[in-house]
Amino acid sequence: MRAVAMTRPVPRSLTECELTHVQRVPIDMTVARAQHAEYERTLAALGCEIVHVPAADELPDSVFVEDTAIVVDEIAIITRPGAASRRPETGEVATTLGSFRQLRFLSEPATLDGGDVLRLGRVLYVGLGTRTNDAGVQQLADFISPYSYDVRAVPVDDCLHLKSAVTELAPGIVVINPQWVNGQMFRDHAIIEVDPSEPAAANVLRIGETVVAAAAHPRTNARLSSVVHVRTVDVSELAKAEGAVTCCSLIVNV
Ligand code: CIR
Repeated sequence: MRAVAMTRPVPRSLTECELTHVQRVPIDMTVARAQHAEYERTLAALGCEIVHVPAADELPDSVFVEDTAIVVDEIAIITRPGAASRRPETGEVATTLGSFRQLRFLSEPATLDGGDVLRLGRVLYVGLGTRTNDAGVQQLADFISPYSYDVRAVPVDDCLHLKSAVTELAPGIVVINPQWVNGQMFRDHAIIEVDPSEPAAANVLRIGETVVAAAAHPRTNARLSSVVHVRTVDVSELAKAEGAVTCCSLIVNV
C-alpha cells in the first residue's frame, strides 16, 4: 500500500485539553512525546509516509488531527469541530491536506469531529453525540453523496466519538463495544466484541492488513489477533487526554 499518515506534534498545552468522559490527571509530557514518536514509527514501519502538520503549541488538542478532516479517495472535507476550542486547528490541516485532495469545508451551524466518522466501504457511519450535530451529518452527506457514498447517522451517547465504540478490522469485520453503540447498525458485518473489562478497546487503526491497537487492551487484542495481524502501541499518556490510536493521524491513500 501507499499511504500518507498526516500527524501533528504533541503541543506544549496538551494538559489543558478538552475532557468529556475521563477525569483530568497529570500527563507526563516527555512520555507523551515519546509515545507519539513511537506511534509515528509504527505507521512508518507499516508503509506510511509521515507528513507533519506544523505544531500548534497553543492548541491543546491539536495532536488529535483525525477530528479536523474526513478524507476519502475523491475529496477531503475540513470539519467544524464540536468543541469551540478546537476550531482553530483546521486551518493548518487544510493547508497540508490541500496538497493531496480537493477540499470542501463544513460551515456553521454544522459541527462534526472526524472521530465520529467511520467509513466501511461506500458507507459513512456518522456518530451523533456531543461533538457532531444533525447539520454536520447533512453537510457531510451533501458533499459526499455525489461520489456514491451513503451516509448513516448513528446515536452515540455514552462515549466521546463513534470510533470510540466501533472501528473496522478488515473488510466486512468490525470490533465493537456493544455498551456504547447499537450493534444492530452493523449487522451486515462480522462483529468482534471488546472484552468487557476493556471498554475503550474498540478503537483500532487499520493500515493495510494490520491493525494498530493500544497496548492497554491485551484481552481484546488477543481476540483481534485471531482474525487480523495486530501491532500494539503504548498510548497511555495520550489516553489521559482522551485520545486513542485513530485520532493521532489522518490516513490519505496516494
Ligand atoms: C477532545 O476531547 O477533543 C480531545 N481531548 C480528544 C480527542 C480524541 N479524538 C478522537 O478520538 N478522534
